[in-house]
Amino acid sequence: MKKYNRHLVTAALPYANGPVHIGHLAGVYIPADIYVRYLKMKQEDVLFVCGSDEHGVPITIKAKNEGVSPQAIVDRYHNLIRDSFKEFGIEFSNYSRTSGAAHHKVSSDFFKTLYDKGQFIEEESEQYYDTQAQQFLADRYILGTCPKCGNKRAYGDQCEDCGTSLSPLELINPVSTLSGDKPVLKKTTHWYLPLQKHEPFLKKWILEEHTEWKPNVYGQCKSWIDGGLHSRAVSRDLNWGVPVPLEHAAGKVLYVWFDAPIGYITSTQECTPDWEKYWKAEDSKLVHFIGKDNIVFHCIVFPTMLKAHGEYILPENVPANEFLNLEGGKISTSRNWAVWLHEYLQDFKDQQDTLRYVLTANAPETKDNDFTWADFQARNNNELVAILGNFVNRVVVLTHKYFDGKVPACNTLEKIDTQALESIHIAKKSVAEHIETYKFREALKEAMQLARTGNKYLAETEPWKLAKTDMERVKTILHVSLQITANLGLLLEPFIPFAAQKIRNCVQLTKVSWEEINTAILSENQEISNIALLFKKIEDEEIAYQNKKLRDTLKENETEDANTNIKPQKDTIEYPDFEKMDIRVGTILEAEKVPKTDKLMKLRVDVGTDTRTIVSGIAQYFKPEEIIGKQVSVLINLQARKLRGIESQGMVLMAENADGTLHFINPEKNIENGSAIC
Ligand code: B3M
Ligand code: ZN
Repeated sequence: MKKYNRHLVTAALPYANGPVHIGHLAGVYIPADIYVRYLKMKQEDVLFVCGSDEHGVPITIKAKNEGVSPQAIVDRYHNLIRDSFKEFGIEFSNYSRTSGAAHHKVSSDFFKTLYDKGQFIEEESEQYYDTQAQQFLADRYILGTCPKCGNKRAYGDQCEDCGTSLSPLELINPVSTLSGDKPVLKKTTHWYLPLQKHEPFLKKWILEEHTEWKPNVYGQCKSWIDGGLHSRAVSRDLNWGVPVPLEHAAGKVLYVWFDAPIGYITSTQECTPDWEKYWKAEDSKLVHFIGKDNIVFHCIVFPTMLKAHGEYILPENVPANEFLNLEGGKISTSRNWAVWLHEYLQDFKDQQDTLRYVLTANAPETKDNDFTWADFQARNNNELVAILGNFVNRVVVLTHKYFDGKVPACNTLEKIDTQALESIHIAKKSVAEHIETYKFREALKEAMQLARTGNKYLAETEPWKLAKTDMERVKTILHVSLQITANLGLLLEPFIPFAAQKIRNCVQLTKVSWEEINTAILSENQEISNIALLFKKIEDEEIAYQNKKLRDTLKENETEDANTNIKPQKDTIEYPDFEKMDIRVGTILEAEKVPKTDKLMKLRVDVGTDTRTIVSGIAQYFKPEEIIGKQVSVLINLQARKLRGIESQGMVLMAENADGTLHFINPEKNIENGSAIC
């Protein structure tokens, strides 16, 4: 295996157009933080960089909707996101932002280098343009039907239903999201990175040399490469972004996916003047933590950019995760279907570790997974409280009770004791192996296994009973239990750092080093402090409150969906067209369901001019007895027609709600039958 002397770990730059939620944490930031905390414990030289991705169309669209500048949007979310990460103990070496001057310079320079080396193709082509908004329609400024799956609301860059990445020209029936108009084609010049030129390199580097990448990552790369690589535009006609640093490029900016990964470089530069070592020395290990929708950019496009530049190392691994769903539904920022980190912190104060634990135990490492509040409660109460918290608490309480809060001596070890101590070595080895191969769920399971072992050991040895007869034996049992406790304070540090710190404080362990993990970490007579509560039980009411919050969101979304279901306006008509219709107020005198039909009702209606029979399709919405005596609007000069053998002489007008329900249209108070509606 290759020997590395330093590590550079990156976590995907979140778009600064909304707060961060549990999907972000589970997919990217918690695994990355576990990995980095472990490396730090191994005393490795490691930098962990991230920052806000502040360009791109979702940000300009949001700014336009709110009537503020894109800068105002990114300023708002950059701070909120940075603070949420901090609160959850995600310890970046630096958290940068791409709208800053430093990043503009780094990404412009990167573009210039590639341009000067002739790595781009400059090409004029026809692209969609909105004549009303006077703007080219890149990415999310254009909507249409997905050619792959038929989703009617696919974007110009991607279909969110089937995940296919698209270009605007592939959309069927495209419309501008700015004006709703059908766009026209207009000529424009852009710069393209010819991925196909780098195909031999990508094939060898990924498909031959990185067969160890996770199957989901390797598989996606393979299907991109097998499907044939093409040129990708690295610029856009937009006014928000890093301007293309060329004289003949007014009004053009770098495509957000060109500048964003360069943000990792900017962020590293802000960490240390020594940044080049991390990016350019062959003995540096670069690892990108991302979500599965970012695979192509991190495994194919960005490495191609780095290679084309010539000075940079390539990622050694890209351990992308699948997606986390919430209570069976896809997490969505726009539909507010999420657990937002800043809200979680208000509802579950000082319980960051619980969420870190649940999201790791249930991480979407190999397939999409579901977060449910019931599982969250169960894992907290049955695992963190009942196993880990309970074990540590019992050990500390018993030590104070019998030994004045000092580590007792270790007398003769019996088989059960050596086995318990041996499990410390087993845990150390297997947690390390799993973290090093990016299997964080398994790693956590192995670490927790040590707490389970501790619990079982106490249950089997029953020191509280032996205390009456054999205090020398009790000493050994608590000595062993305290060694396990102290090691938990180290083994759990990557996963639940707040609780691990509390455990270490309790056993007065100051060194946070992986090498320290061993069976004689505490020495005899060492003081043990009292322990603060590690985990709080989560009550049913707290879970009911969270579930209600989600149900309310669901209702709001349903109402909104119904409201947006409004049919578009029909073609314009002239006044004489309208005037032809004779609409009057009438009163329903009789009503009965038409036999053998679901929908039809036979009515007798007094319309002022006469009383007539009308057959109306309202039987699913009203009972006959409810509507007798009601005033309604009737189109009386509609040609009579037979329905189920009954002649219908006119039509009762109804308002049809977006959800399909029917409602009468009547004057706000009773007026004379036959009054004209005009
Ligand atoms: N902002 C996409 C995302 O948040 C994008 C990642 C950039 S990483 C260089 O999913
Ligand atoms: Zn699709």
